[in-house]
Amino acid sequence: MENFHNYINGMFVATSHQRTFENINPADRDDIIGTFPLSTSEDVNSAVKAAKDAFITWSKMPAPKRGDLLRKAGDIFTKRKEELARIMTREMGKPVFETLGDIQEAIDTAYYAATETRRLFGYTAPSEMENKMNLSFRTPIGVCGIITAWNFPIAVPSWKILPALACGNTIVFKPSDDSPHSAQIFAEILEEAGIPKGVFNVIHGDGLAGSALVEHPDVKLIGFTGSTGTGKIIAERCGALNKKCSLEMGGKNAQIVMPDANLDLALDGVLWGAFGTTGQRCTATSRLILHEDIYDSFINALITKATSIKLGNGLNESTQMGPVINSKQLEKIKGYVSIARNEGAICVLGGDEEIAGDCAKGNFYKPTIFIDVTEDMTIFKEEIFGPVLAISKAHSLDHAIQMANNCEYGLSSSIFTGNVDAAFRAIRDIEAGITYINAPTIGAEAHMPFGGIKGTGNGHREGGWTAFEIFTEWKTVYVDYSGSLQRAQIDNY
Ligand code: UN1
Repeated sequence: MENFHNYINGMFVATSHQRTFENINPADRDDIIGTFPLSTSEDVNSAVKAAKDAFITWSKMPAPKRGDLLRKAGDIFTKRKEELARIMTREMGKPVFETLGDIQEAIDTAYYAATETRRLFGYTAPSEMENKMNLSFRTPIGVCGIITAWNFPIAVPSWKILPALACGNTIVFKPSDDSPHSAQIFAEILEEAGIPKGVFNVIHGDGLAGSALVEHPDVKLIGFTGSTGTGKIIAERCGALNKKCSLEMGGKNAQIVMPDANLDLALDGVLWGAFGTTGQRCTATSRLILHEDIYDSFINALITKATSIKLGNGLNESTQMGPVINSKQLEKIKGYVSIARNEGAICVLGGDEEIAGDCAKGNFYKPTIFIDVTEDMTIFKEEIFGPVLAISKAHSLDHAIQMANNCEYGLSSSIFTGNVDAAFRAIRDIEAGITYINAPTIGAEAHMPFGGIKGTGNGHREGGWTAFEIFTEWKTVYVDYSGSLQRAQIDNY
């Protein structure tokens, strides 16, 4: 079994203490991938110091030169795609066809960020005075602390890290302790691409390391993806410490299906949205809102199709749905299923863990469907992060949209309809950062804004051009070439 280390100042370095955690394959609990350090605030201090020192030269490098290195990183991600996908699947469970897609999001982001280094546009505006020029342009922020979840171990860190680097920031990355090996490869790839030492650092560990990063006075920004509970604590601390912070948190995403939809397509949509990645996406379809005219027939067709989803180790080619991430999460799902039963929802599929055959040694939970879910029920409201779908009945489009909006989160949403008026009303009225028409709630593309409203976010958007808003400050410059003192608002009026 390998012992892995933190990556600080261009080196994989052992910590001064012996405390470690094990990285366990969720499909086979006997398979221990390795041990990783449970970093202390001392480890965080060394990483932040390295990043602070590296900022001096990295931030001054011409942005297009930084872009050249990011383009190289994209090439290396491409070269190592197959190998890395298997490493990711082994540590976090989703099937290889999904981890390949996860890496592709990083490749797309690398090339997009590289190109953006030749734009990073600012603005000019006319001055209100003669012989004076007004400009504004972007500047980097400094050391950014990046804390992410395990479900997209390469894509989601890349959405933050690569644009942040493009803008001239340096990074201390605290990956989830459920996917540390992927972060290790991330470091190897950036190193091979030629990112100078200290510019990118990785600190492994649990909440203690994350909290040390948030608290460190030289960390100027926190970029976080994870639970709403942790995100709120980070936001409070960043507020108190006057740090910029961008948060991507939970979701309880609804797919609406109207009777005029292509129902086969809607069926494929909900199967992928609800059970892809074992339901462990912040964008997962965890609520299905069916119009009453198709309620019974759609549910019957869905049960038939969902029954045949093949569970197993994601490294096997035939596997369609992998395990849930760890035993704690398995217990959480069991807890929600039992609450749902007690509250009167009817379980028509699954509702139990899978322990047969290949699944015996892993954290497997069957695709689970509850029907007759009402708006007061816990599974209608709370994010489960597992393969559990809650189905509710609507009597009209307005009723369906009102149910979709009756939710503390606002990340993704979807409607299947053949009616153009209904589609546009949904686009206007659904309260979410993302709305899909005739497509499931998952499947964001790297070059479009990604994020949500209400309990999901704090007003920022990753992805696309909006990521560069997070990782830059604005510098406004006034150049007065009149040769005399021109007092704004006084001398010109
Ligand atoms: C996440 O679950 O944190 O749109 C991100 C999607 C993926 C990204 C999910 N491209 O589902």
